[in-house]
Amino acid sequence: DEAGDQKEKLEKLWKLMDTYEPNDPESIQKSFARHLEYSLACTRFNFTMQDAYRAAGLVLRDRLLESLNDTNAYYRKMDVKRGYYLSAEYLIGRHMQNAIANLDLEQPFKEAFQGLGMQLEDLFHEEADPALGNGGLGRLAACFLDSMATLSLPCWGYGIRYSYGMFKQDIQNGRQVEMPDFWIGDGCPFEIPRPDITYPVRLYGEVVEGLDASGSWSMSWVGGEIVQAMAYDNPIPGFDTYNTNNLRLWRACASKEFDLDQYSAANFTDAVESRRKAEDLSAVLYPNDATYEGKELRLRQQYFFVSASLQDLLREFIKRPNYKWSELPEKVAVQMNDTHPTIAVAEMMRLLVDVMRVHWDEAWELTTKCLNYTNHTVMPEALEKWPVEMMTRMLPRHVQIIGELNLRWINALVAKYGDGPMIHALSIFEEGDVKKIRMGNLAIMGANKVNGVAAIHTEIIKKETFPEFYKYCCDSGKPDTIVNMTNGVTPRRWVHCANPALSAIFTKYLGSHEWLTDMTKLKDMLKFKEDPKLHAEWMDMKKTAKANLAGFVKEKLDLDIDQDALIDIQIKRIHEYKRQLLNVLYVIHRYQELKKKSPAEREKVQKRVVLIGGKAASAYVNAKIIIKLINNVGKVINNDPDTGKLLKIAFVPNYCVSAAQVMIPASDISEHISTAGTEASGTSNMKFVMNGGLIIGTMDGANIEIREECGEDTMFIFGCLEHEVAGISAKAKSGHYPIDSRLQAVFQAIRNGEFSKGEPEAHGEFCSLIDKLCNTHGAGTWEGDKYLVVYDFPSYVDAQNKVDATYADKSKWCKLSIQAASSMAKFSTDRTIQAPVSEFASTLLLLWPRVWVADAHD
Ligand code: T68
Repeated sequence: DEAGDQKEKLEKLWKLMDTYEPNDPESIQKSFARHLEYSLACTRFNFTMQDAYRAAGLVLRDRLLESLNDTNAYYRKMDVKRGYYLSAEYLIGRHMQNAIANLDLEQPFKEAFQGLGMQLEDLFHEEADPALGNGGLGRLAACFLDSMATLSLPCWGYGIRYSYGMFKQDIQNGRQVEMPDFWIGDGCPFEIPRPDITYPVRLYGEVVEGLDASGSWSMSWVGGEIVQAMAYDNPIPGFDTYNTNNLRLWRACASKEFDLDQYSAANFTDAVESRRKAEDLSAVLYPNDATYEGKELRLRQQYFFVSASLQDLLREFIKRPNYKWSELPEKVAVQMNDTHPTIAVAEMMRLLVDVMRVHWDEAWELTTKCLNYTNHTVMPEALEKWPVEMMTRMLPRHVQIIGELNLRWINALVAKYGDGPMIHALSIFEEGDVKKIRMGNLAIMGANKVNGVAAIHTEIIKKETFPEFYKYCCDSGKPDTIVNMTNGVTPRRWVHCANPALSAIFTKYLGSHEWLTDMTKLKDMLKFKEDPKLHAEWMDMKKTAKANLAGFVKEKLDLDIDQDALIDIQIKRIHEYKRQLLNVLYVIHRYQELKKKSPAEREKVQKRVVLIGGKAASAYVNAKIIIKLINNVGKVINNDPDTGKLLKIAFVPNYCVSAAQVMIPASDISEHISTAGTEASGTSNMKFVMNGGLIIGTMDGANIEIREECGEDTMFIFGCLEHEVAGISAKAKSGHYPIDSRLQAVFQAIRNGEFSKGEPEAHGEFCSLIDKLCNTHGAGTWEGDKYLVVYDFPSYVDAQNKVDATYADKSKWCKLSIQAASSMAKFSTDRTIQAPVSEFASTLLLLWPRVWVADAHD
C-alpha cells in the first residue's frame, strides 16, 4: 500500500543520512573542494580568498544544518517549553571563527586549511561583519543567543533581516561620513533562506464587524496591503554541546497573491513599483541608539517582524497533538527586547481572539503570562510613543484592542486609586496636541516580568522610569514583577575567540577549558596572582594583543603606536551622556601638562595611547562635533615633536564587533565614564575586564557590580554619585559651580583655536560645545553642564593620575589585572540566562549525544 511504500522510501533516506559529515582534516578539505566547484561554480584551481571563505562557510553550514535539524527534531519530540527572544536588533558579528570554536572544530579546520596553504585567520577576515544592530542592546541579544545554545535551552531568536545594517563610518577631514552597509553583498554562506516559510502581514485596511462563518460575532481586519515575511534561518551552535538553536530573521517580500486587476497593461509598472516598495520594509536598520524618530517605516518594521514571529511560534504550538490553549504559558515564553517589539502585546491578543477564537479573558491571561519585557534605558526619550492617528491608519484592529485593554486597565486602577495622577501616568494613551500610544506602558501592562539590566538601573526603573507602575505592583502584592537581570557577555566570543592567548593561559593553569562554560572556575586563577611565571605569560599575552592592535591601527589610520605605552580605550556609541568629551578634554589637559615640562621631566611621564571609537547617530549634531574635536586634537598632539612620543590620541573609524575583538584584548585601561545614573548597564566594561583590562569609571551601570566582584583596588572610580546628580544640577541652574582652573586652561586653548587652525566652522562648533558646558549658551535654553562634565573633571584628573601611578608598578598592575579577570563569573551571559531558568527547569535539555538521525526525527 502507498503509505507502506512511502515509509520504505523514507527509511532508505534515513539510512543514507545516517552518516554525518566527517570532521577529520581530509574530509573537511574534500567538502571544501566540492563546495568550491559545485556550490560556487569556481574551479579547484582558480578561486579568490573570498571564494575560499564562502566555500569554508558552506562546509561549516553543512555541519550546522545537521545539528540544527537534529536539535529541532529533538525539541519537538520532547515537547519542550520554548523561549523566544524578540529583538529588532542582533549585532551578531562574524560567524566563522565563533562557529568553528563552538563546534569544536578548531584543530581539524586549522590543519585542513594549512594543508591547502591557507591560514584560517585570513579566511575570517573575508567575512562581512553583520551589523544588524546599533550597540549594546543588539550585542546583548547576540550574546544571549550564544548562551542559550550553550546551555542547551530550547530558545530561538526572532528579528529582521535588514539588507543594510548599521552604516559604515568613514572619517573625512575629521568628520563622520555615513556609508551604506550592504553586508549581504554576494550572500551570507551561513544563512538558510526558507522560501517555504512565509507569513502574510497585513498593514492599513479597516476593521469590519459581523457574523463569521460559525455564526459568532467577530471583528475582521480586511483590505490594506499584505507583505510576506520570509524566514532566513541562522544556526546558532552552542559550545560543548550538540545543541544548535536558530536565529530566524524575516525579510519582507511582495505578496505572492497579486491583484490581477492592477496588472492590467496601464498599471503594470505601478503595480510592480508597489511590490518593490513592500520589499523596502526590511531594507535598512534605523541607526539611532537612544532616541527614536517617529517614522512610520520604523513602526511598520516592528509590526512586521512581531506579527511574523508570533504567527510562527503559535503555529509551532498548535502543531502539537491535542494542544490546549491553557497550556500556552507552559510551552511558550516570549522576551521583548526593549519597547521595539511591544506591539506584540496587541498582536498576541489579535491572533488569539480574532484568528484562534480564544475568549478575550483567557487570551489576556495567556498573553500576560507569556510575555516579558526588558527595559534598556533610563532616558525617557527612548520609550517609544506612536501617534494614535498613525497607528490607527496602519493597525486599526490593534488600536481597537489597545483601547479595550486600556479601558479595563483604567477601570481597575480607578477602583483602586480614584481618578488622579496614577491614571494619567499609567494610561496607555498620552493626551496632548498629538495623542499618542505609549509603548512602554503597553509593555509593562502586558508583561509577566519587567526587568532592568543592572542593579542600579532596576532601582531607577522603580523610582523614576515607572514609579507609578511599581507602586501598583507593590500595592497588588507583586513587587517582584520588576526584577533585575544584570547583563553579561559571552566568554566564548569575548575571551576565547578574541584573545586566544588568554584563553590558552586559563586552560593551561586550570587544567581544562571548563571555565568557558562555568566562569566560576576562574576563581582558581587567584592563587596564581602573585606567581612570577604567570605574570610573565600574562604580560606576553598583553604584548601579543597590543601587537595585533598596532597592526590594526596602522592599517586603518596609518599611525604607529608605541606598544610599551599604556593603552587607554573608549569604544561605544558617541553620546553626550557617555562623555567622550570629558575624555578628550582630559587628553588636552594632559598635553598641556606635558608641554609645560622640560624634556628631561617629560621622559618620566607614563606614555599613553588614547583610542576612541564609535558611531554617532546621523542626525546627532553634538556627537558629530565631538568626533571632529577628537580628530583635530589628535592632529595637533600626535604631530607635536615635544609630545608625540609620549601621548597619542586617535579616533578609530567604523567601530564594530570585529574591531572590538581586536581592540579589547589590548587595553590596559578602558573608559566607562557616563554621568552616574545614565548608563543602564554597559557591557563592553565586562569584556575589557575579562581580558585583563582595568576600568576608569563612574559609579554607574554595571561598573558598580564589577567593582563589587573584582575588588575596589581594581577600579579607578571618580565622579559624583547617582543620588547627588539632582542636587548638583539644581545648584548649577542657580549660579553654577566653579570651573576647575586646569579645565579653564583647556577651554582657553580651544577658544584660542589651537585645535581648529584654518577651520572657522569647526572653531565655532568647538566653542559652542564648551560654551554650553559653561552655561553661557543663551538665556532661557539652559541645558548647561547637563552631564556634569565640568563638575566631574577634577576627580577624573585625580583618577587618571592614580592610573599612571599604579601602572608604574608593573607587577602590581599585573596582579590587579589577573585578580579582576578571574573574578568576572557574574558577567557571563550564561549566568544572566540561567537566573530565570528555573521556570524552564522541567524542560531543560542537558547535553545529548549524537544519535542516529532517525531517533531524533521519529
Ligand atoms: C543599551 N541600549 C544601554 N540601545 O545603553 C546599555 N535604543 O547601557 C546597556 O548595557 C545595553 O543597552 C544592553 O542592555 C542600547 O544599546 C539601543 O541600541 C537602542 C536602539 C534603538 C532604539 C533605542
